[in-house]
Amino acid sequence: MKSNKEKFLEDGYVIVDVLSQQEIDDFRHLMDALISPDVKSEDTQTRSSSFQHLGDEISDFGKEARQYYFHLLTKPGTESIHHAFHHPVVLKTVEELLGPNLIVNNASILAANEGTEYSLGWHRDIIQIPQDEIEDWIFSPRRFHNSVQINLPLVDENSLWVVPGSHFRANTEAENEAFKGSKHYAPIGAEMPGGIPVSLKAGQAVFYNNNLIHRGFTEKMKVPRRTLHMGYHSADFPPTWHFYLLNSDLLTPAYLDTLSPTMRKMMGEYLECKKQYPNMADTWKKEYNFPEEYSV
Ligand SMILES: O=C(O)CCC(=O)C(=O)O
Repeated sequence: MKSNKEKFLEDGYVIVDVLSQQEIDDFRHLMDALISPDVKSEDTQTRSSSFQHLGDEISDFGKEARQYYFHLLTKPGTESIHHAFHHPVVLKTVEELLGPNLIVNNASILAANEGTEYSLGWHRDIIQIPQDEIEDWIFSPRRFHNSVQINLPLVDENSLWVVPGSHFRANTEAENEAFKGSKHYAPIGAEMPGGIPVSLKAGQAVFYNNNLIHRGFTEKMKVPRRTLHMGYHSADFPPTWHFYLLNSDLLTPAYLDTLSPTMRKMMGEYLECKKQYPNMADTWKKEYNFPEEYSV
């Protein structure tokens, strides 16, 4: 049987059972209390989900008929669910995939009410990189992609779609055709050859290399979406551009004081790492990724 790491390296993702039924129930309760799911939109117009990097305000949940994306770690009032981001199975699995000394760089909720139509175009998570600086070596298997992204749903879902194996290669011609000239997002509705849905049971998580070609899509949600979404890197290696997703300006001493000791320690480690690697734009330079080829 293949290990998690072998599957992750080969396919670009691996599915792991993370939560017990009791934990699923507890987290669902905490998440529903945070986002107040009773607010239902009068508005039935289909809307695109928000620009993920900015995120939404929790108090807006349900006002429009769309999927919402809430960043948690920099948001006062969301502490009740933060322990999800240091769940032992999550950390152990990411350590197996990347290495030790994990730094959390994204801790969010993806949520939508039943009946929502959701479509986020096919992409690789390289949105921070200007299109004219995206080169094929970024997807080389020789490059260590120091980032794991995770979706951990609290109800069964099929919203994440992936092209297995695409994390370690450049786009094929057919994929380029689907992207219609963009190196960021394919147009909504584009067919991607080889794209498949990732079916997850509540409490199962998908751990993925976010250089994979992937998208978010559910024709019409039969059940509400309630998914914990997170990302990590190993502090033993230089971070990728994903590390900068979290707005460290919001991690003020006063805010850090409101966190649990574990979360405060994790955020302290984040800030230490930020001091060491202050410049996001370095992370997609060739010499940063292949230092041995550039050292004299
Ligand atoms: O699970 C989803 O909805 C898609 C998430 C996604 O595309 C991303 O985080 O980059």
